[in-house]
Amino acid sequence: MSHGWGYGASNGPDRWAEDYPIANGPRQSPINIVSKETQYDPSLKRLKLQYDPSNAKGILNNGHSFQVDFVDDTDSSTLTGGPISGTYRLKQFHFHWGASDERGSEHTVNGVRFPCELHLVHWNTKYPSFGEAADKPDGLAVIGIFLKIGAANPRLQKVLDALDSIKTKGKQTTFSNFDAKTLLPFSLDYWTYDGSLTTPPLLESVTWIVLREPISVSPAQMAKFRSLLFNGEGEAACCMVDNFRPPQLLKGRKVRASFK
Ligand code: 1SD
Ligand code: ZN
Repeated sequence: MSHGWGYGASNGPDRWAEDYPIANGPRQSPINIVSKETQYDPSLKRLKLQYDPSNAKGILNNGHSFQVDFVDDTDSSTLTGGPISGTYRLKQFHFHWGASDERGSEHTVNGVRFPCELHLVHWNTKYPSFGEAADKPDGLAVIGIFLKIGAANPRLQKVLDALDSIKTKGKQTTFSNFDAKTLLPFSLDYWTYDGSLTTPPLLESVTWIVLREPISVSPAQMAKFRSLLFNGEGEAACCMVDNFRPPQLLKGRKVRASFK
C-alpha cells in the first residue's frame, strides 16, 4: 500500500492492515448492530448536545470524504450525557456514502445497509487537544446517523450547495453559521459500544453512539454527494463514492441500547 490508503482495490479496507495492524484489533469499527443481541441499559443517560452555529468554520475535501470543521477552543459546542463522562467538544462532521443507494453506510442494522452515514466527531476535554485525545481509549465520541432515501432534506442543503466549491482533494472554503443540531433526527434513542476510527489510523479511541432513527435524503441529494472527486485538481477524475469500511468483528463486545 505504498501509495496511501483509500477505498480502491489496491488500497481499500482489505489492505489497511498492512500499514495499520490495529485493523485486526479487539475494538474495530464499524459493526453490524443486531438489535435482538443488544442490551437495554436503563442507566444510560439522555444525550445532551449544545452546539453554537457560530463555531462552524470551513468545509474541506480531504480526499476520502468532505468535512465541516468547527472552532473548538472553548466549550461552546459540546456533547455530554449519554454513555460518556465529562465533556466532549465538537471537532467536525463528515459523511460516508455509496456509488448507489443500496450501500454506503458503515454501521449496519440487522444486516441492513443505508445509502449514507453522518459522523459527528467530538473529543474529550480531559485531554488538551483533539490530537492528544485521538489515541486514548476514552478520547473520542462519534455520533453516527443513518441517512435513508425519502423526501429531500432541506437541512442538508446548505452543506450540499457548498460541494461545488470543493470538488477535488485539498480544496476548502469557509462555511459559517451552521447549526449541526438541525441534522439530528427527532428521537435521540441510540446504541453505544466501544470502537475505533473507521479510517486509518483506525485508533481504538471511539465511544460510538449510533442513533436508531435515520434522517431523510432524496435521490437527487445523494447524487450531489457523488459529484465530489477523490483526486486532486488536474489529476484523472475519480468519483468519491463507496468511501465506507464494512462491518468488523464484534470480538465479544457488548452493544447497549438506550431504549427498550
Ligand atoms: O473518517 C474519519 C476521519 O476523517 C477523521 O475524522 C477521524 C477522526 O480523526 O474519524 C474518522 S471516523 O471514524 O469518524 N469515520
Ligand atoms: Zn466517519
